[in-house]
Amino acid sequence: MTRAVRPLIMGVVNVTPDSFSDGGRWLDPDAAIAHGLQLARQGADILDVGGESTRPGAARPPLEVERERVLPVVAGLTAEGLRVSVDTMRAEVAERALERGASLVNDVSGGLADPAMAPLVAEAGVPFVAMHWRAHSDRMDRHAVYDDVVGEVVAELRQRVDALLAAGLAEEQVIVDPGFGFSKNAEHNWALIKRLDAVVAMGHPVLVGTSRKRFLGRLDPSLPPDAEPTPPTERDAATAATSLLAAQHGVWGVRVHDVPGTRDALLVWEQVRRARG
Ligand code: PMM
Repeated sequence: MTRAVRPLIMGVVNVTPDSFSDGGRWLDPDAAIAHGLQLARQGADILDVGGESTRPGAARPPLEVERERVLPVVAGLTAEGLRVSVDTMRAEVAERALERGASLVNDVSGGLADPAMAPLVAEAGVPFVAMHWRAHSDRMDRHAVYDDVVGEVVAELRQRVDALLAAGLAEEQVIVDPGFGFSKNAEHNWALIKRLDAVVAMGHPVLVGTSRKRFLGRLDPSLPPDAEPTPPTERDAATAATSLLAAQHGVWGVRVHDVPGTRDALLVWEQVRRARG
């Protein structure tokens, strides 16, 4: 996969009742499609449609429910000529979404949750986001234990990539993602932001999803550690700042809820980069 001048912007279209920052807002398919169209107008390069909340503690929806949430929205957006990725851990949902024109599969479990995922994506030949993941959301916080978070995330991602290649995916199909907030506390997330170069050095395109995550809700070091975090919708400026840092590290894409803020941050980066030649 060729690397863009600036990172691609993946706009989040969550068709869920319970996502942490926008749960319930786009549950109606028409509202979700309208939201996706708006994100595209604002500059999103890809729309990431998901029907399962992965916030810590979330229970999984049944397969039929996920399918019903996701498929009409994928179909509605691809019918408008937009590039759509499907955010799912289920091969069946991915397969149906690809039939409806999705052109990328974003699996937060990197193929671990469903053994049918890797063979499906190998056969389809589409780009596949393999995120660093240790457990489903109802248990993931228990797995937030590391001696060296950067080294372990990179090593576990490498193992995952090797397993995907062994299952038949081509090298150039695989995009890696360190999985901010998934089995990671704030300290782990900050360590990963600082050392994104170690993830980029894996040699695969890198996707970064920090948008509105909890660690961006407690930025002021003068506040006591038990201070209430800022609400998720007030974390977009901090998200844009992390998008800029990710761009400096040479990532392939950033996954965000608020497209205009990140777009401006990336355009600033592009101007400076051009000026430097
Ligand atoms: N985060 C969420 C959902 N999907 N996919 C990738 N590749 N990376 C992420 O960090 C990621 C993801 C959770 O955030 P949301 O509930 O706001 O969508």
